[in-house]
Amino acid sequence: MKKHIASNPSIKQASNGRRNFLKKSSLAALAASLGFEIVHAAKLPSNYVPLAFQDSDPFKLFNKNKELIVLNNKPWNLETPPHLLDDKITPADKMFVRNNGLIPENVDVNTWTLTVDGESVSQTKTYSLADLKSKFKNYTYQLTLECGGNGRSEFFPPASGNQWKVGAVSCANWTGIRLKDLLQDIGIKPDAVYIGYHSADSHLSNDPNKEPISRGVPIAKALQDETLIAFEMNGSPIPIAHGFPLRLVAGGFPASASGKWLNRISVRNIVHDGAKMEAPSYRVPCNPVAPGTEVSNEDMCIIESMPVKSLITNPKSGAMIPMNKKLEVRGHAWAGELEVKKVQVSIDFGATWQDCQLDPPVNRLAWQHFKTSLNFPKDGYYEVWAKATDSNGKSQPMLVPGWNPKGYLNNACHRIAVKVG
Ligand SMILES: Nc1nc2c(c(=O)[nH]1)N[C@H]1C(S)=C(S)[C@@H](COP(=O)(O)O)O[C@H]1N2
Ligand SMILES: [Mo]
Repeated sequence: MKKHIASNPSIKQASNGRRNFLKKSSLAALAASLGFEIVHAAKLPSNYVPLAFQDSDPFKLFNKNKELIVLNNKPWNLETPPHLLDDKITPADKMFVRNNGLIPENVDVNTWTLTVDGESVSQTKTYSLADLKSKFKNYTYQLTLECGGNGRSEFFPPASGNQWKVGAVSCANWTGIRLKDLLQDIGIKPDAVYIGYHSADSHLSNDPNKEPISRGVPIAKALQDETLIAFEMNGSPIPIAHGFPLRLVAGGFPASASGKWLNRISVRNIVHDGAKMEAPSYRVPCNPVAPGTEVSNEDMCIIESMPVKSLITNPKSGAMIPMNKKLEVRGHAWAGELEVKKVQVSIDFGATWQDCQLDPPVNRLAWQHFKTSLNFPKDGYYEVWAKATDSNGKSQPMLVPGWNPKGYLNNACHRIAVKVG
């Protein structure tokens, strides 16, 4: 039996001290989250792991598109190549995965609760999932979630951490209740400055006293209409890799603020001090520094709104374009808490730019779609560069932006190669 268990990294992790993973009920839940049912689950010999779960294939485990790139399997981190992000709304199978710890097992929607506590609540209160769904009005928004470290691989000197290229971004349709409605139900004190999330994933060390990540947002962000406690993604229960059964979604901020597997929110009278809130995590130098500079923790500031950025999702880099044929270029652009006002493309390494058609956002904090068609003067090698400008007039840097020790916020122009002729 051990041998079978060991062949699956995630199951091996689970077996370190939590042998109840093999309970039939959890297998049934895992199977359901993968999108199929074990028809004769009740007849499984005890301690038998079905063949499907002896596999450590991330695509089988998470129902992902095979073209996603596995950066890491403990914890699981999967990046999406840009051409797979062509959909206006990111489908689950093409959504990047970023975990800091181990995905919870044995998720039972019937016993799952959300507790709201902290120095700045008038009372501590616990809600069942059913309470949350029925007691408060439901809202749906398309929300852009980009990892703060997206683009890290381009920084020099290199920064440690997942070497994301450009694909740690998504924009799905999230349905849930407004965090502000929940906070109103509980009552918050005037000294509330921050909220912090707590979740059911476990620390890589399996130490139950350590949380892999517990971040949060300033109270003003928590009270925005679009800050949701979500239970559905794209009209279905949230997939397990993305936070089933409950997730905080705070679009426009680094996606690390959007806690998956949410089971507690603390309303704080100080800046939340949970795991990975402390410097230098998810912080950049308060003032720009030269590449390679050592920056002390006091001089690092928490990342809030993400910078303006765009992604070319069609064509795929490396495309061959017949001469005399127009190239249809399209993609998405987003600007953290701001709106994108303009997207331009260049085929001459940024010497000249052509305006694209740009759609308004479906709602605040949703990415915007752009398109244009390009003519090439003669056959040969070209690069298409895309540059977005936000509502404050700030544009993306053509190559890498200001270096920072942890390699966050690389919003350089996305560049693809095409061959014409
Ligand atoms: N509980 C919990 N929430 C989490 C994380 C995590 O490891 N645990 N990772 C965060 C980070 S760093 C990112 S970028 C996003 C990734 O969301 P996704 O995996 O749904 O794409 O989830 C955030 N929420
Ligand atoms: Mo992240």
